[in-house]
Amino acid sequence: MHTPSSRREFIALTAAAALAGSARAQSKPAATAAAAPSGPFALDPLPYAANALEPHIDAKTMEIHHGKHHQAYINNLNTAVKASAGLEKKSLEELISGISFLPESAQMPVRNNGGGHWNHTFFWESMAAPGGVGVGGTPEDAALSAGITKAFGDFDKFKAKFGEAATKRFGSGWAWLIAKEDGSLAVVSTPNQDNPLMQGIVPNTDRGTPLLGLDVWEHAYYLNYQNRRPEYIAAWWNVVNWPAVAARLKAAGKKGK
Ligand code: MN3
Repeated sequence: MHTPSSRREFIALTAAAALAGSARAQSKPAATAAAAPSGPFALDPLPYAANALEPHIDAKTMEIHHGKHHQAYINNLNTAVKASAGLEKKSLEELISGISFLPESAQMPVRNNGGGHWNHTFFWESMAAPGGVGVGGTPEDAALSAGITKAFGDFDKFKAKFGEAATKRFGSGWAWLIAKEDGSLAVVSTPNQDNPLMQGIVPNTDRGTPLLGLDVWEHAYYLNYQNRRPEYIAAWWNVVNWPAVAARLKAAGKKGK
């Protein structure tokens, strides 16, 4: 059972996969950007090669996810902010954290596509090549380890809770580790492209500063794992960039003071 938007995404994904396969289009940028305004938001390159996360996440999934899906969120976001006076000058975080203060016609497009842009940028930076320093395994940072132990009991219990949130998210969405305003850590889940920064959209109990996020839309894993979301989640732990997570926790602590 899919929402209309995830169904569309899936059709776009399979079409894009066929295209990429036949044309060997990996080295060429996506052509889908042509009709959309070119700014104010733009797609940054992945912070690593598309095949860097193999065997856990395959290169073709990364190419389509980044070059097609993420690009489409940016194109649609650019269209939305151009259509509403004054929105072009706002930062992405201003836009998505204050959705309920935007003109009504901009709220849904910014929620879906601004959320999509923010979430995917965050997701790419949450991962790194397996075997690298601090990638996979357990976090070495003392503050992060202590926060996890305090909130969940131990690292394995945190992993189980996060995995459960990711597995049980019905349809499309995200699982998150967040730092709440009081500094405590929590696991939450959001539908579609919502995220824990979205005031007035996400329940206050699920709001906080994202430290780690996992995309459980089918487009994130279907080519390699098909319907086996739990296998994708289990493999994903091998590419989690713990130093990035620790740096976010540190930054969240400074912001709170
Ligand atoms: Mn995605």
